[in-house]
Amino acid sequence: MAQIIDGKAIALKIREELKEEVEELEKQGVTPGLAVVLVGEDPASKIYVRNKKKAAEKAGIQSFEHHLPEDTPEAQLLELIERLNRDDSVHGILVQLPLPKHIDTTRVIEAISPDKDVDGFHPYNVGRLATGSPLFEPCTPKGIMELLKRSNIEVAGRDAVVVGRSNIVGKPVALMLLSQNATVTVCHSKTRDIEQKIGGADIVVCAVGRAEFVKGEWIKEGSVVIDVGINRLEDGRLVGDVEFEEAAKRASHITPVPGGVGPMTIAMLLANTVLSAKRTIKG
Ligand code: NAP
Ligand code: LUD
Repeated sequence: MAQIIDGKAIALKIREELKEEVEELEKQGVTPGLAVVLVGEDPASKIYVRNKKKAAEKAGIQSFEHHLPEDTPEAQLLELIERLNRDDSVHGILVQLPLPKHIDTTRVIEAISPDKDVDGFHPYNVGRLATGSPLFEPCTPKGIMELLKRSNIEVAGRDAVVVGRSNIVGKPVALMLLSQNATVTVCHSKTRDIEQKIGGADIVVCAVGRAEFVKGEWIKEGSVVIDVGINRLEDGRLVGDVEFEEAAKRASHITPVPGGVGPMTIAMLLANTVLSAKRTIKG
């Protein structure tokens, strides 16, 4: 049976550590501040944003919530971002995705000052990550790397398979695994023989968004399985992209859904905000 990587517990531990760092910053007269921007009423986004705000406050980070109506014109959102860019009490700006269809997501992301881009989505930060000198690493991939590290899982020299190539998860996690010297294969909807590729992997990261897409029997004996997917079934149950029970029989380590990668995303957002606040002191 696999060891279950308890993302919830690890995230709580990190949040405790961050709380202490925030107390140190306070002594130097800096209170880290995070602006959380939500446009519209997407139910999942509302939950995530509320949890991010709560977690920030618990760590002593000041949170500024901006909940805008669904029909907010793009220009108004861009104005808000400009204002937050100039506000010295704001060290991190998070615009929760997805945005309503009438808003150009790329334009919004590019409006965020790269030195407050705690999501790491701005092309400047993507470039910094790709060239091996990251400024802000995106939260979910950073959370995945932190889970591997804190579970003492060796990455260097191992064969990693990433399923999914989104800008939020798949692509950046592939870059981060590569920078830690894994040999990385990225699979997507046009990939042939996914089963065989997964079967050869020492580390599998799955970010597809399809309930139990990866069958337990595809998993190589002794491999590490990181399940990023969040899929809500009709009966209300939350499941990942991997058949958990069957995969757990073969894997050496596996993350559950819920309680795996999700809580780490939030912890890393706080970590990036604290990092950003620190940079304003050290100049
Ligand atoms: P996304 O933007 O929808 O990307 C999904 C990726 O999966 C795409 O690259 C797509 O390939 C690929 N894919 C779709 N069908 C496939 C198939 N049959 N075989 C192989 N690949 C296939 O999703 P995302 O934003 O990365 O999110 C993925 C999942 O992770 C979602 O369930 C999301 O809710 C969850 N998520 C969780 C967290 C967290 O903190 N836990 C954070 C972010 C996302 P193409 O590129 O070819 O279309
Ligand atoms: N947009 C994210 N959109 C969606 N799961 C998240 C997420 C926490 N700009 C921006 O926060 O980083 C982002 N930045 N994302 N996501 C997904 C993605 C964004 C997803 C899940 C969770 C954040 C989370 O806490 C819990 C868990 O897996 O245990 C379950 C929560 C539940 O629904 O019950």
